[in-house]
Amino acid sequence: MDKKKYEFPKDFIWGAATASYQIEGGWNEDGTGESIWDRFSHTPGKVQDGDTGDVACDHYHRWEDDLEMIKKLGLKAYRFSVAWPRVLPNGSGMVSEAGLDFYNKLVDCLLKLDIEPYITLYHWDLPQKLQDKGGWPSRDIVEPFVEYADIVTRALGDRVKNWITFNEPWVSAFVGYEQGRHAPGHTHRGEALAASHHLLLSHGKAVPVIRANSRDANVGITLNLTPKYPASPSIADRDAATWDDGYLNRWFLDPLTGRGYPADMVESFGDLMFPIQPGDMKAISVPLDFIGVNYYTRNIVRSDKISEAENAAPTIIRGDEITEMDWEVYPEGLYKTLGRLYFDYDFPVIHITENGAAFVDTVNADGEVDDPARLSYIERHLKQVHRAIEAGIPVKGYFAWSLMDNFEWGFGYSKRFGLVYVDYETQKRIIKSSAKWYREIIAKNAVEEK
Ligand code: IFM
Repeated sequence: MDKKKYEFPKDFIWGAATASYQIEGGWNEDGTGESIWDRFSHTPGKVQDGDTGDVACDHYHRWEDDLEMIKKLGLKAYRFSVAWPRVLPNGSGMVSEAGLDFYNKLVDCLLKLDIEPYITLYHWDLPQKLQDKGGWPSRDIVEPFVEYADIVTRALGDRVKNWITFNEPWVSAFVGYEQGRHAPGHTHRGEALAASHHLLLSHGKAVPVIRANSRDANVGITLNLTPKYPASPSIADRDAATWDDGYLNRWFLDPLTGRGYPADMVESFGDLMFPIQPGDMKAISVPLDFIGVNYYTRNIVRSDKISEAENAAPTIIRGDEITEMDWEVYPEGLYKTLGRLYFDYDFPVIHITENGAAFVDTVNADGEVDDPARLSYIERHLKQVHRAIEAGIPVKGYFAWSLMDNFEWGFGYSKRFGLVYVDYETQKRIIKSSAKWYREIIAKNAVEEK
């Protein structure tokens, strides 16, 4: 019998992604300002093992070798983020030419290597000076963000044609200001809600500025989306899943697509809601060229309002395949998410801006890293991407998270997501077997059944 071949469209964009704070290091070099992640990670007890992004993958110094490595991996596109405090050390006002120059060189080199840059403007490293003035919960943040977006896209917009305003605004708002697990480590839902509005508003106001500076550019935003499944058909579990879906997914998807904030959630947040000014919702729902989705897992939701004894017996048990992040491997959820983005929300183009998994990786006696679990994870998710494309969903690109092992936020360096292994002692990069396999997929533009 012939092996099944999952062929991708000719112009499919194969990439990998990183983020500034997670790989760059050089945190205080060449006049770079302090970010909220510098402050957070330098505060004892905030990050596992006291890890910081001070050095990370030392990409700030090793970027040329890293870009060569990207080329060798056969990637067609590379998604990375710009560190706001490197460009504007105080958050606004004085521009650091050295900071801009770093990204200028990066872009030129990528283009020389025929690799398409995808730039995220904000991947969580807010200048500390702006946090000191109130951070994302304050409406005063919107203007500096637009100023920053303007400066970066003026400098790079002639060559960079793919822009992502924000990475995972839910995480910035709720993990940073409500759950306290991320910088700046606050624990107030009201602050998180206001932050979410100002992140979205900053996005909406920046989009026309980016378009003006970068002719013919594609502009989008990246959301972390996780489908929520009720643990049982009980009303309590279904309500809980609907609430969770509102909190994580609809809270961003609805306003971005002109539906406003979901009414059930507004009611549930009650007095914690923030003021919305005339024109805000229109600005937020500016039409986009694409939506970026970061997909990792699904969640099974059980109501905690009633006791387990009273509730219906769970009918969905979490699968037993779990990554090092304790996230269930559930490729079908990606298909479901892509379908929702297109059929329910009508986004014209979808990019998977992140997908990947953390597993324990070890260097074997031959100095190699064999990571079949990661390979299998990516393979099964790519089959779901293919299935979505067959169903007519306009998925145009896939970016593996991550190009290389890096600083995994509150977990420090304990979780490895890379296609490339990083030995943090020596900064040696080792191409994992998943990366070699991914290179073949890209070359064939297809996933083949083994
Ligand atoms: O490492 C992060 C990334 O910065 C944002 N998306 C999820 C990844 C894995 O947790």
